[in-house]
Amino acid sequence: MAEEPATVYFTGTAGAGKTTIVRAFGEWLKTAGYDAVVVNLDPGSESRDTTADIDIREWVRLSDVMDEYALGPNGAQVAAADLIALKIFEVKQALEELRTDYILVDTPGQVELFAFRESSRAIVDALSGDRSAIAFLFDPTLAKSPSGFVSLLMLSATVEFRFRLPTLNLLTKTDLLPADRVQEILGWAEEPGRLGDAVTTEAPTPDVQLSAEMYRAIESLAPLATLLATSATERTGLEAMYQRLQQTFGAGEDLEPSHAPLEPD
Ligand SMILES: Nc1nc2c(ncn2[C@@H]2O[C@H](COP(=O)(O)OP(=O)(O)OP(=O)(O)O)[C@@H](O)[C@H]2O)c(=O)[nH]1
Ligand SMILES: [Mg+2]
Repeated sequence: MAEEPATVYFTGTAGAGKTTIVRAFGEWLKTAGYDAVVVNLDPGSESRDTTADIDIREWVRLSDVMDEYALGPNGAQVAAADLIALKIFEVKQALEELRTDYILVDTPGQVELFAFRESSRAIVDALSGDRSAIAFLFDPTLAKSPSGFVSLLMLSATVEFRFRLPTLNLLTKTDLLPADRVQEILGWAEEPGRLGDAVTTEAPTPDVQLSAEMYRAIESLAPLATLLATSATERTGLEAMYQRLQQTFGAGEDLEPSHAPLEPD
């Protein structure tokens, strides 16, 4: 087991698959012989699933915040984001009691709560050691159109810019798309020229200047955005994700498994 755990924050638009992939990756790590701890930082999670090792709902629950402060769901989400920051040292303490290789953090449904609230920075600062990264999820319902893909590319770059943490982009739920569509989307990340052309073909922007600027932005952003294809339900792409994270953390090699790989069920 490494001296200090690696922390990965999973974020992305609502419903992109954060909770499901955190669970799947946690299970993959354990099956491969590594220790992983799952932290749920979503106070609004409706999930009855109580498999998170540490669950913020123990301290802050969206429904309680709505009642206590007489807020609607959106206002309560914002208030809860700040309340979480006040409880973060309790979370950290609980984490310190669990020695592990990997800490997988499931973040609130709405990406803007994680990306744009000052309190998120306090949370990330409190929980992160030297080895932290963001996994930004590309939901295929949005990523499959060129303009949706560009929007996600920019959102991912914004999140990376806010936190200044290495960011790994994951195309999720690839089992829902035909294989050639998945390849096409991966190709947009690999060859920005293809993405630029696809955006122009999808809907030519009447403003030529804007088109040119967008093209330039795509050309500089796309090559930075390594995109991995994953499916949490089919359990694909998880090993590639692990390898990429290990490279990101500078290890470039596998961890020593802390226990023997588990036999599959
Ligand atoms: N087919 C398929 N469905 C998936 C996959 N991952 C997640 N889903 C489904 O997508 C929906 C949203 O998944 P979640 O994991 O709850 O997504 P989330 O980003 O945590 O959602 P919020 O926290 O509510 O924003 C659920 O119905 C999942 O069952 C996948 O790999 N394949
Ligand atoms: Mg979730």
